[in-house]
Amino acid sequence: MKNWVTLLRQKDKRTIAQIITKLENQDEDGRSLLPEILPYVGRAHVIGITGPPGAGKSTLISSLLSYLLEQGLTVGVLAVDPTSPFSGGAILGDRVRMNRHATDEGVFLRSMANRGNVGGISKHTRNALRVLDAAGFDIILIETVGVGQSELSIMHLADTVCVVLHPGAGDMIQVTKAGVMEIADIYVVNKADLTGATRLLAEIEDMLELTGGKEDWLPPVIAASAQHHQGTSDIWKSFQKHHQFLKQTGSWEKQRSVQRLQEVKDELQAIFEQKCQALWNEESTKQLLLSSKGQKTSQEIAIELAKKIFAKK
Ligand SMILES: Nc1nc2c(ncn2[C@@H]2O[C@H](COP(=O)(O)OP(=O)(O)OP(=O)(O)O)[C@@H](O)[C@H]2O)c(=O)[nH]1
Ligand SMILES: [Mg+2]
Repeated sequence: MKNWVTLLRQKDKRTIAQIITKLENQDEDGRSLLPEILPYVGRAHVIGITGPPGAGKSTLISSLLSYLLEQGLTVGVLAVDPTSPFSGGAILGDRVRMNRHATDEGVFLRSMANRGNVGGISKHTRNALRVLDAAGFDIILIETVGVGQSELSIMHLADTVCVVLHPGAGDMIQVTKAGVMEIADIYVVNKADLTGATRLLAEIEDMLELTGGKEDWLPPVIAASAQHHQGTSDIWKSFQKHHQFLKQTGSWEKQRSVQRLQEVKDELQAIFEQKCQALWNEESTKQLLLSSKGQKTSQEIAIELAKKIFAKK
């Protein structure tokens, strides 16, 4: 039998890809593998790269990859795309753009579809992250598109959240509205080669002066031009600084236990939703609804149905 964990620990790319797929499929193999890899999970620095569409997240990741590889570090990358309305699969663009690294030693890239998961981060993303962590990658970069509340869930996954913005009308408004400001540990103003970047930088700094940042951490604002590999080393330094901050203040452990709790909550919600749907499909539920003929309030009917769920073994 194939020794999955040994091969995983050797960063065998085929094995990594296969294990991620097995966990996604949730078949018997997948379920038995997860406990085996868990003892190796917890070492990697997980960095979320988020921001509006077209801000340059993939370009930045590509630039960071070159830089980190030069430093002798190993990097896993997950690109979490919004579900494509056409195919339901992951948009391939990112994979193509970052592909020149795909064959490099010490790098693993994977595009994942979010599969319409409400709440942003799916169970599959969490598990894929664990696989990369267990494989021993030093750094894991996750790209998500920061639009709307759902993508705020990157904070339930990453140790460090980097919000990438670019000069363009309405960006600040869009981002503030979506609440992205509350999750940022580091700001990158990308496309610093374009006009408007200086203004955006000043706007963010003004805003930070007002809000004072996150607890004891004041998020740095870094100008970059990812396409021209400018600002990459400053960004990396700020990631390292944040990592140090988390470790020194005990926030590393604290954040991770909050993330664990969130995961349990998500799982619990999924169980209830499943049970609710199953009950909804039952003939007896339809009968109950039809027979009540307006004599009961909707809440009374809902409570009656909830009691049925709890009564079931
Ligand atoms: N002028 C300029 N253009 C850039 C820079 N970085 C990226 N771009 C361009 O901006 C466009 C979007 O870049 P991506 O890296 O795909 O942006 P993204 O944030 O990953 O986009 P999505 O994944 O679609 O949300 C591309 O055409 C890039 O070439 C930069 O520093 N300066
Ligand atoms: Mg992208």
